[in-house]
Amino acid sequence: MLTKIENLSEYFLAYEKSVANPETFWGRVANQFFWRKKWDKVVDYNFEKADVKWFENAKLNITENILERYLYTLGDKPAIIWEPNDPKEKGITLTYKQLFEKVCEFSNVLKKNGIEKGDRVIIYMPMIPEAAIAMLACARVGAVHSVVFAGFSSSALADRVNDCEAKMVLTSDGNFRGAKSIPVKEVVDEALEKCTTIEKVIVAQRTKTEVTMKAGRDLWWHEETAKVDTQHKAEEMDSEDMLFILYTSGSTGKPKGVVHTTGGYMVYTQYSFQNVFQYNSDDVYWCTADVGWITGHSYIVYGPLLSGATTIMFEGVPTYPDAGRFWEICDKYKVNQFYTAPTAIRALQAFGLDPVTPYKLDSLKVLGTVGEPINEEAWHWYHDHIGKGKCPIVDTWWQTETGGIMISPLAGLTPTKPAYATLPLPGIRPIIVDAEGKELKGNGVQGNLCINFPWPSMIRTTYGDHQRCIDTYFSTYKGMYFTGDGVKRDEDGYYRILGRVDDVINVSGHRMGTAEVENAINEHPLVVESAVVGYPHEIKGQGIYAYVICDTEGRTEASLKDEIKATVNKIIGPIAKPDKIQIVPGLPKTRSGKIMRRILRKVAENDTSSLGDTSTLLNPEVVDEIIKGAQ
Ligand code: 7RM
Repeated sequence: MLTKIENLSEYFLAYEKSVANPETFWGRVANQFFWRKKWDKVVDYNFEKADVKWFENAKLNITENILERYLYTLGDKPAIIWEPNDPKEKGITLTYKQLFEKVCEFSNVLKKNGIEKGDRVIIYMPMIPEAAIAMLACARVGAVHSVVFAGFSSSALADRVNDCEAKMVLTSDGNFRGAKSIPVKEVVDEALEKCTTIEKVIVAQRTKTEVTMKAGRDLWWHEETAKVDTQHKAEEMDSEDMLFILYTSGSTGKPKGVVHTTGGYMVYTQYSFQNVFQYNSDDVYWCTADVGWITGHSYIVYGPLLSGATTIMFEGVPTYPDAGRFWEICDKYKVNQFYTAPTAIRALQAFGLDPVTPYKLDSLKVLGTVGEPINEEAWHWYHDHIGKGKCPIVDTWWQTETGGIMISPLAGLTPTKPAYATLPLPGIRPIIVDAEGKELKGNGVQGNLCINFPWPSMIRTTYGDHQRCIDTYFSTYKGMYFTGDGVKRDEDGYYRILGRVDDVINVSGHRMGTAEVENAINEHPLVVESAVVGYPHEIKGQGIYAYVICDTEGRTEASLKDEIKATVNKIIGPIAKPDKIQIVPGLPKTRSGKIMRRILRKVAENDTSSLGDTSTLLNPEVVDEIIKGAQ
């Protein structure tokens, strides 16, 4: 492909061009796609108003750039290879032609059931091919999909349905995950008791478990698809029409609906996919993420399929039936590019080499990581034992809001350094600022990471509340997008991401707002107040430590803690359950009533030697008690 970078000097050249003349650069990349009408202007932006437009007035449908585009050249090539949870069950391969038919068929189902351009559709599904088909069918009819990770609780699901006023939910009867079977439809039913906008629920059969089907509302996927044909003409979309909403956690309590639009997202996910992974046309690519997260959107579904790649979709977990499952799948499908999270690497590393040695892993060419900083030990283990010392590791830094990979080596081209995301992709202009917003120029500096020029797949708004988008991302530092991450640029100009500088924690690669977890804990009737911080956790990266003031009312501490965990499980889901809960008599507060999290973080880290000045606290005496009771 024209815009595939083939060597390091080409990268530097492309980078220079992208900065010197972004319109020419991105116009050229975008020219490789199929547009029903080309743009009037490549980019227009005003960061103060969080107003960003790419490929203005261009018309397209993103699915035509996957389905129509590859039908004649790659029709019989596998587009999606689906590997089930149970290795004894047979997988499914969908060729580009079959995917085309299935997407068209389901597009017709959506239309028949009242979905129009612009309507929001919630996808609450396990990792089954129908989830990808659902996303593409929404995009094809012009509906806005919002995938909600199927591990979220009914109340978290209801919040998202209500926030975007969705008209339809696409789901499944159940979900197989490891040794467990999860009653997905039941969760939907419970959620919808709190929702009024949903007209139809379409249920894909997966576990064949019994579910209640509400007459007039609930329909079976297989029955609906049997009633329609497999021809569908894609809706014409504007480049800036909404493609999807994806909810993500921030430093306030309520998750934000990050909005991505059509043209720019398409161009950037494809461009970054082929360049970062150095994808070649016969490669088999596997990203182990869930489609409920941005990584699944951009690098299981859109990026690879827009590139005509074969993408693997895995339903299960890394340790079922044993800790060799990932490697077994790599050998089975001769995977060439493998992309996972540091937390998975650390979890598997803990099992030692016995689960790895039975497998050859000789098809692997590129290894990737995403979601959190990777520690050097895990980096080396991955490099030596999975990549056998011959596969470059792409440590890819990006966010739900950035839509695509921002800072990363290009596999095999950029020399790597353990734990470094290395260099920005063409078109990406990172800048480092201090707390006052002053740019820290040159190498050997550390500060807050901002981006000071738009890129095609950047966030356009937070659904239903544009001011929140301005406040969160464009107000901290004037004229720049603020990432919320701390970063260091070393003597070679390489970037190393240091983690969040706000009240967001990263647990097993999952983003979580401490305020969000606190709100959930506070739902327990006996809880008076709580404060949540992250602490270093060997496998998860960060663990959740909750300090809770509560009335025990005759209960034992142990049973109260269990109840609190159950409450969080119910309000958000199992991923937000605190690892440690400490019942405390009070929380350290400043005179203006703010919780001093710095102290709580130190205690959680078990580093009480340098608590700093506590004399300005309203209640300094509480600190000793907290230290004494630390978990
Ligand atoms: C893709 C994704 C975003 C946050 C981000 C960082 C952290 C992601 C890396 C990383 C260090 C990396 N989207 N993060 N990738 N930190 N090195 N390679 O994860 O919206 O869910 O999270 O994740 O803190 O701000 S996300």
